Amino acid sequence: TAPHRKVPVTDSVMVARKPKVIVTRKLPDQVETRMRELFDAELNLSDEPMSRDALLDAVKRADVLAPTITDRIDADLIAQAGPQLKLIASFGAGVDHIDVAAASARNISVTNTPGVLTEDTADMTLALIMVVARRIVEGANVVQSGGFTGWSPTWMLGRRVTGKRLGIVGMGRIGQAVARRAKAFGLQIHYHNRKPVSPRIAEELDATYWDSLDQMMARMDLVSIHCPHTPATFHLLSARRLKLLQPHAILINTARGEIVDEDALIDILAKGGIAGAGLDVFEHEPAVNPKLLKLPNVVLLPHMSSATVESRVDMGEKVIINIRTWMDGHRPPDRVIPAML
Ligand code: 8YV
Repeated sequence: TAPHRKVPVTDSVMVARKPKVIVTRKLPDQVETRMRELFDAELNLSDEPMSRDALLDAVKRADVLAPTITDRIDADLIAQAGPQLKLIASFGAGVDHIDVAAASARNISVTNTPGVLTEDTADMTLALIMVVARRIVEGANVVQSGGFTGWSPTWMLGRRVTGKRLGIVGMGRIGQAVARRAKAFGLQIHYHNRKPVSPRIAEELDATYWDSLDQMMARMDLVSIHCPHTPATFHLLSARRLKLLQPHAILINTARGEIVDEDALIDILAKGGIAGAGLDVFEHEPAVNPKLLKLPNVVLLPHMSSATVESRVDMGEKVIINIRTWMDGHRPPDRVIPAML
C-alpha cells in the first residue's frame, strides 16, 4: 500500500492523513482502485450525476474534488466551499463547467486532463467528416431497414473529400491532430487561431493561417471546431458567420456546442445554406433541439469523441497524477489558470 501522504507544505497546516477526494462520477475500475489506495476516496459507484445539494456537501468536506463536465462548479458553489477545499482535479480537458477565476480567487487550484484525449477526438472528427460527406449513416440505415433494393449510378451520391479545403477553428493539440489526419486524406489544411503555429508545424501540415475567421469561413469546403469554450468563443460561429459558409460546406463540431449559435445553424441547415453538419456536442446538452433531429443532412452523436477505454483510463491517471503532485507540495502538471482561458 502507498504511504500516507501529507497535505502540501504550502497549506501551512500539516496533517499526516490521506486527503479526502470526492469523485463525482463512476470512473474506470482500475482508476477507482488506485484512488482508493492512494486517497481517502469517496467514489460514485452508481454513476448517478450529483445533485446541487450533493455537490455542496462535497465542497464542504473534500480536500480535493474530482468532477467532470456534468458538474457545474460555478462561483456560487465555490463561495460555499469549506476552507479545506484546495484542489479541483477535473476529469476532462475542457474546463468551461468550472469558474476557474472564482476558484483561483479562493486559492483553489484547478487541473484538467489535456493531451490524453487528443488522438481519439481527432479520430472522431475525421470519422464525422467522412460520415457526413459520404452519407454513411444514411446508407447504413437503408441496408439496416431492408431498403437496399438495387444499385444505381446516381443514387446515394456524397461529396469527395480528397482535394477539398478544411478550415480548422482552434489549432491547439486537437486541431493539429485533426490536421495531420486530414492531410493524409488529401485535404488542404487552413486554420484560424489566436496566433499562427510554429513555422515547423505550419510546414509539416502545409497549413494556411487566417487571422480573419470570416475570411476563412467563406472559402472552406469543410469547417471543424477545435477551440475551447470560453466567454470569448461563445457563439464564435454566430448567425452572421455561419451565413458566410458556402452552400456545399459541411460543419463539424466535436468541441463544445456553445461555440456555435445552434438556432442559427439549424435555420441555415434547414434552408440548404450549407450541405450538412456532424455534431458530437450541443448547445444545451444533454438536451438536443428537436429541430436538429428532423434534419436529414446531420449526423448527431452523444458527446462521445473521447470515449475510448484507453482515454478514460489515461484521463483517470492524469487526475491521480495531478492530485499526487499537489499532495507532495508541487504545482500539478495540468494546472489551469485564469490567464490561460
Ligand atoms: C470528456 C470532453 O468526455 O474532455 C472534455 O473536454 O468534452 C469530453 O471529451 C469529458 O470531459 C469527460 O468529463
